[in-house]
Amino acid sequence: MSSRQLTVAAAQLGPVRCLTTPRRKTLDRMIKLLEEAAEKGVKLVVFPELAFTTFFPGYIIESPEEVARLFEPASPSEPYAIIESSHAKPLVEKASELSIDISFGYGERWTADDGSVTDYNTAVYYSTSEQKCIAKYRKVHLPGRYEPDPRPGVTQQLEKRFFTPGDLGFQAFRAPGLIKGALKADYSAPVTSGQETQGRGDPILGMLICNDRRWAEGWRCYGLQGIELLLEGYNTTAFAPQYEGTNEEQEEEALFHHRLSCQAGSYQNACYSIHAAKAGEEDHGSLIAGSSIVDPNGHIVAESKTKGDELIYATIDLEKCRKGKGRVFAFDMHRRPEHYSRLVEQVGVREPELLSK
Ligand code: CDV
Repeated sequence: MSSRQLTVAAAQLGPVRCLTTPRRKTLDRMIKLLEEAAEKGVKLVVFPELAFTTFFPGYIIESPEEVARLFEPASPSEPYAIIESSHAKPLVEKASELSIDISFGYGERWTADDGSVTDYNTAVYYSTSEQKCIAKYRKVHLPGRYEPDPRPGVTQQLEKRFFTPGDLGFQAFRAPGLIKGALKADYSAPVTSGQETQGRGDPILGMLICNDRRWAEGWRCYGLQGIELLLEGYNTTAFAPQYEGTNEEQEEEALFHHRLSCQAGSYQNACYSIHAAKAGEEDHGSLIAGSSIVDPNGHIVAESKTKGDELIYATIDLEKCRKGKGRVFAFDMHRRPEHYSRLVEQVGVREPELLSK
């Protein structure tokens, strides 16, 4: 048996119905899922994107005061103020009590030293062995639009209005305390190639938020840092009146694309991934479920069965990442970055010239 086993979970949340739903109500649901996780021996729980509130980018909100109430303040002197906020503290305290690491998403209002204010769609990672947040990720790929869709009755997706694209990139990190006997930096045996330490340290983690999971670029940035476990929370529209197909057809297709993205990303970067939905009918629209845990071969090893609050969990073996990392996706042997410059030099599509008659 590998010593790199650990039990992990996605805490799917059913709907947080409307803008005025008290956060304490949602927090209590999250704490209940955490308690269930403890009973199952789980060591790491992932909660959804914008976990504490309804998916507010689905609303047109004119009042700046009302918008401000949906965000958690942070600043250079208190980058992780969220965990002291009454909106999250009871969850963090429960995680500490139960010795479970957690990752969760929220709206972050960042006030820089020069007084400028920027709003991000953010996730943090709280380590119970460190008793602090050890990583923050700000959503890079913001879907939707800035100006509301003027057509009556449509489902709005206004993330470009509510948030600024994340500025932290895709920074992997090691989470201590999850794997016993993990190799540490004071490791004293002779190191010859640097490769003999790979896959032996504390687990290498990274975070994405919702739409990011559809973009191979983010996954590969993490893949290049040796990621073993990717964490992602989401609020994904199940169907919308302005799109073609019946509600059932749209939802089936949305779930298909969700699974396709998560399975491909895990396989192509030889890592596990955990995906936590906020699901069901919120007032602005309907959200898919499909919370899952995916293995490094791209197989789904656990998946939610409902659209409500549901804990899904699995015991994973990080040793299983080594096969893909050492063979098909041994990047050092097979990548050809000299041919990839287009990926960073170009944003939109540039088609080849039209052919002559
Ligand atoms: N919250 C999201 O990022 N939602 C998008 C939808 C709008 C496509 C997603 O990628 O799931």
